[in-house]
Parts: sequence; structure tokens; C-alpha cells
Amino acid sequence: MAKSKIALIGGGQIGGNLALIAAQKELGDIVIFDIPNAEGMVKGKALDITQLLPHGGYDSAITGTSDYKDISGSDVVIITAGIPRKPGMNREDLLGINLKIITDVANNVKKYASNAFVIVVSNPLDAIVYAFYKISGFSKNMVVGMAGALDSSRFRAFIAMELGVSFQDVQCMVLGGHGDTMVPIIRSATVGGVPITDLIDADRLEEIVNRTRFAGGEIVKLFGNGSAFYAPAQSAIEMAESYIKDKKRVIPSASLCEGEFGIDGYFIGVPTVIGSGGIERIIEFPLTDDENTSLQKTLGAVQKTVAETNL
Ligand code: A3D
Repeated sequence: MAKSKIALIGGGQIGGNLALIAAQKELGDIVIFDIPNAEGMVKGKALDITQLLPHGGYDSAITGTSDYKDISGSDVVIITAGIPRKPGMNREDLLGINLKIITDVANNVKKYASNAFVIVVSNPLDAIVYAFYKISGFSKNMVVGMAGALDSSRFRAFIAMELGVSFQDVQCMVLGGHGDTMVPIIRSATVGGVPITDLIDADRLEEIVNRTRFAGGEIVKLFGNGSAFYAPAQSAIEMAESYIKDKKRVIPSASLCEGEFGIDGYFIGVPTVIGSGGIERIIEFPLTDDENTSLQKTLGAVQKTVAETNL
């Protein structure tokens, strides 16, 4: 089987970790693209990661570049190009500059990797993935935003920490926009198959949900000069792997809804089946009145940011 080619657009904090994890999972050959000012950095990261490959017996070709031609024919493109948050900023504050950047990125990805499955990570996520979709003209099954995978992983981690159980055995999903209005579906959360609502009382669960909502901000505050990157990178790689290996995993992802959950024309976090066809299906299920109200609230926030893109 031919090796997959993975292009990482943006080789900063998340980009570097995407390359590391993709190499350790042997997902394919990796090209890390960044702007000319950062060419040395991505060439250096590519070399550094290449030099750890012998330890694990991993085989991947990893290169750094500032020439878009090098992403030609990529099977997967993961976009982290843009600026991250600093303390005191919300994700929407990044729209102006990251919209300019995604415009350039989308035109080049269209030119050089028009058949790729594209995972957008840059913030504000729900608007930037929308912008990529509109500018590139890619089909809706080949464009997705990474957010729910991270938000759900954060929720799972906090529950596992609370109960002192394996992280692996906690299941739950967080839907909606990637922001403070995200919608954790508490009733679907389980620990080893046992409903979480039987294990943690409602007040404590509310605290955990709130920590999940602001988990990104908690890290921004601790870092002081950037935002989370390890867990975001792992989350995007889970999505890329499901596409490359046709695993058909069900991952909460920002997918284009066309009627699902009563949402039309917006990318928003919904349970999504990712396989070799890209976004193969959105899994729709009945929401409670409260969940529906929360989803409408998050939709309002997404619509407001998308409107500012003028696309
Ligand atoms: P950072 O380490 O600054 O890396 C961003 C990289 O993008 C830098 O190396 C830049 O040189 C590069 N870049 C800038 N302009 C361009 C361009 N025109 N073309 C190509 N590359 C360019 O940031 P990071 O890796 O920490 O974060 C990247 C993005 O992900 C930010 O927008 C974050 O807000 C976002 N983010 C999203 C999540 C989600 O869950 C959605 C989580 C964490 C971070």
C-alpha cells in the first residue's frame, strides 16, 4: 500500500507535535510548511524528529519547507497556521488576522492538494473552517474542524481524574461550537459503561463541566504566551488516522450541517463518522429540551463570528 502524505500547514507548537505524533504512529510521510520567516524552524523540527525515528523503528520521511509546491498531492492537510491566544484574549479576537492567513492557505491548498482531506485547527475554529470551505470550494465531506475531539478529551480527562479511573474507560462527547458555549452531553457520559450521573453528584458534575468549558483558557493563563498544543495535536491526529486507515471512528467534529440537529449551513461540533470517504456521516440523535436550547445558544455564537467573515 502506498504511504500517505500528510501536509502540516503551520509548524508552530501544534504543528511540531502533529509531526511528532504522526511519525510515531507511522501515518505516512510528513511535510511541515510554514512562512519563509519560519523556514529554519520547520526544517530544524523535521530533522530533529527524523533523528528520533531509529529509536522506535519508525519509518517516515519528514521535511520542512516554505514552498507550497512541496505539499503537492498530499492525502491529508492539517492547518494550524495563525496566531494563538494570549491571556485576556478570547478566540474571536483572532478572527481578523487568522482570516487573512486562512485565505492564503486555502488558495494554496486548493492549488497543490485539491484531493486532500483537510482538518482545520486554527481559531476561532468554527469560523475559520467555514472560511476554508468557502474559499477553497472543497466538497463538504473533505473539510472538517478539530474541536470536539479536544473538548471531549478534556471532559474525559477531568472525569477520570475525579474518579481515579483509567482515562481510557471514560466516554463522553462535547458538541456545539468551540467556545465557552460548548455543549457537553452529560447524560451520555459513562465510566466503564456506567452512567456518570450515577457516580458523580449534579453539583460536582456542573463544576467539571465548567472546567471543561474554560479548559483552554486555564492553560492560556498558565502559559502566559500561547495556548494548548499537546492535546490539540493528539486530537487532530486521531481524526487524520481515522481517515487514513478508514477506521470510521465516531468523533465529535466541526462538520458542515445541512439540516442535522436543525442547523443549516454552519460547521459545528456534531458526532461525525470519519473514514476513507472523509466525513462519511453525521450521527443525529434526539436532544433533550435543555440540550437543544444550549445548542441553539452555541449556534448563535458561531453565526455571529461567521457573519464577521463576510463570506
Ligand atoms: P503557533 O505556535 O504560533 O504556530 C502557528 C504557526 O503558524 C507559526 O509557526 C506561524 O509562523 C505559522 N503561520 C503564520 N502565518 C502563516 C501562513 N500565512 N501560512 C502558514 N503558516 C503560517 O500557534 P499554535 O500551534 O499554538 O496554534 C495554532 C492555532 O491553533 C492558533 O490559531 C490557535 O488558536 C489554534 N488552536 C486551536 C485549538 C482548537 O481546539 C480548535 C486548540 C489550540 C490552539
